[in-house]
Amino acid sequence: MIKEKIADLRRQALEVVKEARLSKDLAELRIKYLGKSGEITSLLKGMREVPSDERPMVGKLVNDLREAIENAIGSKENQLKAGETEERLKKETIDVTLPGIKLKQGGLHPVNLVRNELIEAFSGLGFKVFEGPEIELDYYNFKQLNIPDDHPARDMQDTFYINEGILLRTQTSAGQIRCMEKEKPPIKVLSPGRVYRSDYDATHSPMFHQMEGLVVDKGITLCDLKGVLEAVCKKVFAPDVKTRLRPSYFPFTEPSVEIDVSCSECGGKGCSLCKGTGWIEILGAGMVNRVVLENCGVDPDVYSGFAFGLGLERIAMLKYGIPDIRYLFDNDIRFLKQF
Ligand code: 2NL
Repeated sequence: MIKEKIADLRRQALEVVKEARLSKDLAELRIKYLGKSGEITSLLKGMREVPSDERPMVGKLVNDLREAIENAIGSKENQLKAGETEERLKKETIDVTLPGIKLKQGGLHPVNLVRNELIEAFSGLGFKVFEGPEIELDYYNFKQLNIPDDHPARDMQDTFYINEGILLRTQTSAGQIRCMEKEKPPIKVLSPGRVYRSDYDATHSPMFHQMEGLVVDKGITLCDLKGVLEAVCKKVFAPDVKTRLRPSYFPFTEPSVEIDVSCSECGGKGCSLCKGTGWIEILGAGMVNRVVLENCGVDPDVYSGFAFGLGLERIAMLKYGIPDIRYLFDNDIRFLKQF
């Protein structure tokens, strides 16, 4: 009786193992036949009813059966696993011809674009970049630049003071004064950097970027100033841009000028951008005041120089048509990614 049961179980088990299609089905079969409460275990439980002289023989049959099922499951498993791996590899192939995922690329801030463009233009003319500190002494920011004690720029309303005599620089000239004190002419420096003034509206920000330049050597004249700045304007704006010099006043230059470029919007006919004049003011400049040269230990009877200063935000706004300076500092990605 038990012998038939063993034979039946062998036939049945080997058949279902043969029919299995997935390796996870085999795992279930392993539990069903060979597990702790599986078919083989229940056969062994039935051994009690087997007469004791037949027990060794029946025991052997059960062991053989266990081995046969184990082997059948094992080899079927190898076979299925190989097939499944092959199937998976086929499904997982990468189509290298598919379009890739576009990575978002960062860009330079418009103020830095203008800054780099100007540095490149001036470098081509032999200028070296020189950066001073943002926290400055009144001495370098005002006194050495011939800005008198009662000048409105020195007022608490206009300048951010840290202590008496220490302030946030209002112009990058402060650094250029340090440069002139330290180095002997010929000097040809460009000073870009952050400056601070207590002012806030659509065209003024309490922090903005300036770029100043200074040239000191024997025989420097207003013609050098005009030639250098005209060449840079043509490079940065357009090759056919026109420039003009208007008389102006700064305590640190004498004579002082303001430089205008022809309006790019209307080509000089007059429009809202140039307020009907056909010209746009872009920088202030002049021949370095002999008092300033003297202050820095440069003999004004031997040397002369020119200097200029411009606001980078203003140039960026003109160049890209930005109507309010605050767009430049809001850090709105929708604005910034347009450049
Ligand atoms: C402006 C005008 C200017 C200077 C800056 C300067 C520097 C030294 C000596 C003399 Cl070390 N001058 N700088 C000269 C004229 C004008 O800036 O409108 N800036 C935004």
